[in-house]
Amino acid sequence: MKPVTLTRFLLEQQRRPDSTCPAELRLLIETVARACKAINHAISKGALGDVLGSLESENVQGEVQKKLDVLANDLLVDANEWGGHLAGMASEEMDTIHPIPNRFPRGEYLLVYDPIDGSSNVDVDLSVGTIFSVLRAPAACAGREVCEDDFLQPGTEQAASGYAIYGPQTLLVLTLGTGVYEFTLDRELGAWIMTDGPIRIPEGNCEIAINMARRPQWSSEITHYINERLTNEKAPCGRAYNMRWTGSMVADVHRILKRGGIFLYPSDSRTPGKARLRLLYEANPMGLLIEQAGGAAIDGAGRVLDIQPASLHQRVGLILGDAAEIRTLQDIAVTA
Ligand code: P6P
Repeated sequence: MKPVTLTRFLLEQQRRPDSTCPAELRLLIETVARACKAINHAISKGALGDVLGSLESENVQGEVQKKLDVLANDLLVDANEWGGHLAGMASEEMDTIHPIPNRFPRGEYLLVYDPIDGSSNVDVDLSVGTIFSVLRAPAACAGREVCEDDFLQPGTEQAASGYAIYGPQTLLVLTLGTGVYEFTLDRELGAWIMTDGPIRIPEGNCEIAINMARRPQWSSEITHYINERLTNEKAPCGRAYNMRWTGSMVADVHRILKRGGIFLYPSDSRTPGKARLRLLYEANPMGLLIEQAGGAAIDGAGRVLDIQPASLHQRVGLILGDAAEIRTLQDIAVTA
């Protein structure tokens, strides 16, 4: 069978009678995918390309910025701001939103992204990724510049979401609301070739992804769930759970999409209510992908995609993956 490229996939999605992929969205996804190829090229050079290490600067999160954080952020801005498909952008690495300059046409979408998720892993050659979320600019934006409030939409409003993962292979995983599809970069041709999809999360895989170093700060419900799972009590898979934690959410989520399991970065007493992961450009895009693949994504209490954001860089507890495991955890929360 002839390989299906990302371009062909998007055109076919655009032509569907029930299309969720208008031409402008197709152009946006292709532009982001092209920028991810440039990011992949920079990462693959490593120490040969002077892209490793940190800068003197900090981002709005108070985190020291890696050279690649800023390089990847600028690649995505430069690739997208002139195309006419966006009304604005926002990023983990920019303090506030980036409106489209007046010299360029504006479009109907908002792009929100984490340019390099897990960037501290780049210096030690571990997988990292780019996470992106596409929102529609509110109708009220017409005729004016976008403002931060225009981005504060619940995850259910996303028109698309996806990630690129820069690992042994370079992959793009994408949903337009009609299933989850994986594309592998043919590095010789420079083409994204469909290699999986529609992806469904395998059920009943006994793998947990959590940072055990934060155990002293967990809630009683999380502690109860982890203890129960790791002591092989009532394990539905009939064997002890195994643990995987990469320090790159993209790598952990991709593993869960492909072979199942559960990922937990819950709110904890160390940063009450703040937690670690960001709602708009980590939890929401990953939550949409996981739900589209038959899984579930909660903030510890309810569905993460239903959260009404209060600020651009809002943090949230996040538990996602195998829907049956998420239900078990919610039952514990109810009975605890
Ligand atoms: P910790 C990376 O910085 C990140 O945002 C996610 O990709 C990852 O899952 C998490 O933080 C790792 O956090 O506390 O283990 O360093």
